[in-house]
Amino acid sequence: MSRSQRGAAEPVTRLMPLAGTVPLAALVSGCSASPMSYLSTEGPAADPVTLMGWGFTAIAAATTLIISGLLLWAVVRHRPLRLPEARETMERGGNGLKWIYVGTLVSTPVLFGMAVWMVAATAAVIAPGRPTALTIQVIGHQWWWELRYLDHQKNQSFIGANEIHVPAGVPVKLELMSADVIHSFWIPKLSGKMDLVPGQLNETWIEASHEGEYRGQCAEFCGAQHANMVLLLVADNAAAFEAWWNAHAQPQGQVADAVSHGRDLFMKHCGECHTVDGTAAKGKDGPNLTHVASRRKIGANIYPNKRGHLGGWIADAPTMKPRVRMPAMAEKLPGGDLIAVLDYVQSLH
Ligand code: HEC
Ligand SMILES: [Cu+2]
Repeated sequence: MSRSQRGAAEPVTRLMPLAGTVPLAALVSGCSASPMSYLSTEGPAADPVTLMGWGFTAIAAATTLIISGLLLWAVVRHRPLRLPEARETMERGGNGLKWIYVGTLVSTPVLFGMAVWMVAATAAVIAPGRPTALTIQVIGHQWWWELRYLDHQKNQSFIGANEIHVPAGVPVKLELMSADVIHSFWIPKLSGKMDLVPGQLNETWIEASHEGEYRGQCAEFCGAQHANMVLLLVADNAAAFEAWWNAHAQPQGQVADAVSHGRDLFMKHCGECHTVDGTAAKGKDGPNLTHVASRRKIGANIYPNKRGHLGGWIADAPTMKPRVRMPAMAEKLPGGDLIAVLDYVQSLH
């Protein structure tokens, strides 16, 4: 290649790495805005590790750039003017050794600093710095989440499902268990993963810095509907959380006469699997449906909690979530019975 040809090609090649950074930046900012992204996090059980991840990435990128630069410099600078003959030996000046010393001197403190950073970040997320505000037991089921809100003071514990409510800005203790196979609790914006193991109690904690909704997901393959075992965490301000707690700690009150037929059908056909606190329905195989009408979604957060979806679910859940452990109920609820049950379920605010 002649000198002039190389000169013409140079500006373009020099811009190439820059061109790559534009889509990369777009990718990173786009990804970190998505609900399942851990590229930016929003709670002290996750932030120290996120920061460390970015820090290590920056150090690794800088190292790659520096080494590549030095390598390029060495190749260009010390390029032999002509290729050596086969029998000639290449000669190298003794001063190359100083680069080994420089490299060791620079990398040792950097690596040591990274080790210290890692220990500090791990220590920061292992336990909250302040006492936890409350304890919630999270029990994994194929393919939904049981939530037991424990209240040791007022003896007002109650059970919910799939939608975790916590106060924002305070740490919450989580006790993780499983009713069947191994699942894994993961809300990427708020914490790392922790398994739910049958016969074992795993403890972790979580804190949402801001009010808002955070999506989570079972992170350990647990069967056909593993991917649709979705969790939603709602972080409220203290007053809203208090109001939510007080409402949900109450058993379901008397229902209006208009839905009493639906209630009776529910007790007959659904009560063996579902509990509604304050009624005869005490089943444990499915999610607790007390106050289910106030949940944002159904089917472990895969369908909106709207009349159409709810009706479809009750009639034929296995079509909406194949292999689900709730049978199609349409045959048992002929005529207006399905609508009556639907009205009752929608009355459970
Ligand atoms: C054999 C047990 C069984 C019976 C009977 C049953 N269900 Fe279910 N139900 C389940 C299970 C298990 C789930 C959780 C499915 C999942 O998300 O994977 C569920 C989920 C639900 C949900 C969604 C709850 C949520 O928060 O996602 C509703 C609503 C529901 N059932 C209503 C009913 C009604 C109404 C009946 C009676 C007509 C009924 N079920 C009968 C086992 C049952
Ligand atoms: Cu799973």
